[in-house]
Amino acid sequence: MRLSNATLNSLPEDIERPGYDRTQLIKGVVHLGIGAFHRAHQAIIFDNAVRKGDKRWGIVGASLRSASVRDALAPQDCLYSVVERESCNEHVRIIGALREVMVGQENPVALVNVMAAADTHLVTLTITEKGYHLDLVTGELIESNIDVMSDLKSLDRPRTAAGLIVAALAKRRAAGLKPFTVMSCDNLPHNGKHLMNAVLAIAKCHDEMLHDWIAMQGAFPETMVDRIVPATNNDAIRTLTRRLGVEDRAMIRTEPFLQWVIQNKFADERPAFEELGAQLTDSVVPWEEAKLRMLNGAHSGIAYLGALAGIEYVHEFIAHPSGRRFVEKFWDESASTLSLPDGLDITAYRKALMQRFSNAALQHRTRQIAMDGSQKLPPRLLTTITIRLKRHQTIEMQALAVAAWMQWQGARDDSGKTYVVDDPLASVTANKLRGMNDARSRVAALLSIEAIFPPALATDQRLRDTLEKWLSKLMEQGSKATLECIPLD
Ligand code: CS2
Repeated sequence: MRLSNATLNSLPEDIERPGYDRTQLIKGVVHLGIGAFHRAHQAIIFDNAVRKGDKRWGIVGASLRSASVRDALAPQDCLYSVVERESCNEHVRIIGALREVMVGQENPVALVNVMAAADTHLVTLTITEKGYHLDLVTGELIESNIDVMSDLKSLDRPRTAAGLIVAALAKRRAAGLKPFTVMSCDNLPHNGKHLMNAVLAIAKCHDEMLHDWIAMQGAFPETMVDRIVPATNNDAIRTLTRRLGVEDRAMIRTEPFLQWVIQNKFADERPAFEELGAQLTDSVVPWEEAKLRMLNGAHSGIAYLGALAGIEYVHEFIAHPSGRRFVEKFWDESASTLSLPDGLDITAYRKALMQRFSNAALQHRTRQIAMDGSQKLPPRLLTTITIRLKRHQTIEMQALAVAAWMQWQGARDDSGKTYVVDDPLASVTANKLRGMNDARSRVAALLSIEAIFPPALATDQRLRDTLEKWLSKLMEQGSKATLECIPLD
């Protein structure tokens, strides 16, 4: 038996249920990229809104390609559980705000029509860094990408998120409606600005007037999103089934922490975000930078160093004194580059972050974070490196993280086990590394990938030297012993 409207009332007392009439919800949000992160993050805030009686914020979720989330949710009337875990505490809440799940590739026109509907006021996105098809060094749309090319040619069946947005905005304009607000919720610095540029580039190619209308009336607020959401697995589903008495194949496990900082800039109606657990501000960039360079940067370092050493989970990495030391020293470096936003106390932030990383109940796999490193390195590590090099400061821990990524590209961990490098540039890095056997040539080969490393940075001798030092240690001694070399001071 599955979780559904019909079984909702049979759930045990301690499970938090929607508590509102789901049939009354208006579909005011379309979310592109309905993966685990959205279901554990923005969907909670919209669920908070409808619980408080503002029925305008029912969600239509969409996957751009895969049908798996739709197929898991459709038999459940789009209901799913969010399981918040910390030490022995576990809280289960059923989310009711999601009303429908669509698959862009199956029927892009239907998706465009929902986005263009008068009730839709927000389009939110979690499509991961690579979903934007942006050159991470120049910020420009990659026009040679096959999907981007298709959308630049015709928007009859849009393939990219930006293409879907343009097609829907064109319909709204033709119908005399206001644009919806577009909220990128991915871990990219200036996510709003980048998405707006991608949308405008596609719009310009089709209709100059549409381009100007979007530029004048559209809104693409910057956002910073934060919540650790490990991938769900069958064990977690089985454990929850025992607790619920029914099966939920779309359940999410996460931590109690949730932060969403949103630039106060909207094209049309919006929920009272400030009363729902999100923060509105005029300046999101300092929040984005702090989160990317502190949390995500350390995460990437932990992912490569940990996965190479055969450490499965983030909390296990943190439990090693040398792992913890790496993180603290990494943060000393990244924190020095930040202009701290008002309301962020860096000492308290670091303490809380270490506690979040130590949450053993989360079971956050290092390999999950290791995915898509080519997209993650620039904002998480390379900006800190660039700033510190300019100031003639050391870059030891950031370079160690980059060197661990380089070693990870070799597709063999410290114990000799092989794995598939899950990254859009995996074939590029594999080609670069072919026949390169020593640290010096490997560093030079990977630094020559301009889609990751800006040439001015790649040619910096201090960076090369530090990377070579760490990569040779990783190659000769493995990740565990390399971590032990980090000085105590
Ligand atoms: C992680 C993020 O997988 C990753 O790259 O660093 O998903 C991280 O857990 C979230 O950004 C936390 O908000």
